[in-house]
Amino acid sequence: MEKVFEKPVSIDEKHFSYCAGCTHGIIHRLIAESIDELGIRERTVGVSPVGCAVFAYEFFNFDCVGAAHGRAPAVATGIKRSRPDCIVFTYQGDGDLAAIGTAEIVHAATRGEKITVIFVNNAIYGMTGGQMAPTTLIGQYSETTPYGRKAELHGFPIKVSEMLSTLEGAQFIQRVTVMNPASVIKAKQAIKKAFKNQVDGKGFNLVEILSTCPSCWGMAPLKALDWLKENMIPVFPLGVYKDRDAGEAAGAKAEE
Ligand SMILES: Cc1ncc(C[n+]2csc(CCOP(=O)(O)OP(=O)(O)O)c2C)c(N)n1
Ligand code: SF4
Repeated sequence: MEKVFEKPVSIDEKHFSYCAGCTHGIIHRLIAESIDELGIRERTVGVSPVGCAVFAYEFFNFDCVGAAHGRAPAVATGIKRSRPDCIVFTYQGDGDLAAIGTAEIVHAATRGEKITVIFVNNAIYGMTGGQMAPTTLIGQYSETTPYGRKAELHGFPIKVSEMLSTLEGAQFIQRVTVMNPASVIKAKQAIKKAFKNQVDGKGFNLVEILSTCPSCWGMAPLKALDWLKENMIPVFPLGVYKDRDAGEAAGAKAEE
């Protein structure tokens, strides 16, 4: 019988520890498929974050290194510079990348480090129980914004892809989502490109993935997907924010 669907070799046998309906699992699969298809599993090193994906090293079937909160880009820089033959990526949430690790990601991007960054933006701190993140939307409820985020009190959401695409060192930056099958296919293309660029010696590559956190948003998984579409995408438009190969300027190809 012909096999038409199977588990990527780059995913381990262990069960994910994510909540029901959480989109971290879909993203793990897309990373694993990309690594399998590019034939780079034996030389891939993932840098696991602090956040709900802290056990990512348990789920991927290739080498992984843990990093302190927000410091994954610095750890990845060290690995890539000392072992340029390795394909190195970080996996980071919005609390990890855009709060405690803001300086790390900005400087890795501006240095043009030849790494790949998978940035999971679910607009909240998931692992610690739902506190406001830098990406929390204006008006959004969180444990630390019980009356909704207010710009005058908490500032505005940080738009990471837009911000980093202004840096000359950045090679490729795209924002995608995984809210339905069509968007999952697009997300896969972006993730694979971000790895392929590194194989071709190009960096810095970042894919921002708009994701759900049904548990901390207090929503059923399907409702969370609708909420993402209706509320997150208008604030964080999908699209290619930088592709040095295509000569696109920052934001030039942001989609509707
Ligand atoms: C130095 C340090 N400060 C704070 C924490 C607590 N902490 C753990 S996870 C986390 C936020 C994670 O949120 P995010 O990066 O958005 O990932 P998610 O859990 O939503 O996937 C925080 C503040 C920590 N582990 N280490
Ligand atoms: S708390 Fe949120 S981000 Fe973390 S596993 Fe659960 S649904 Fe996913």
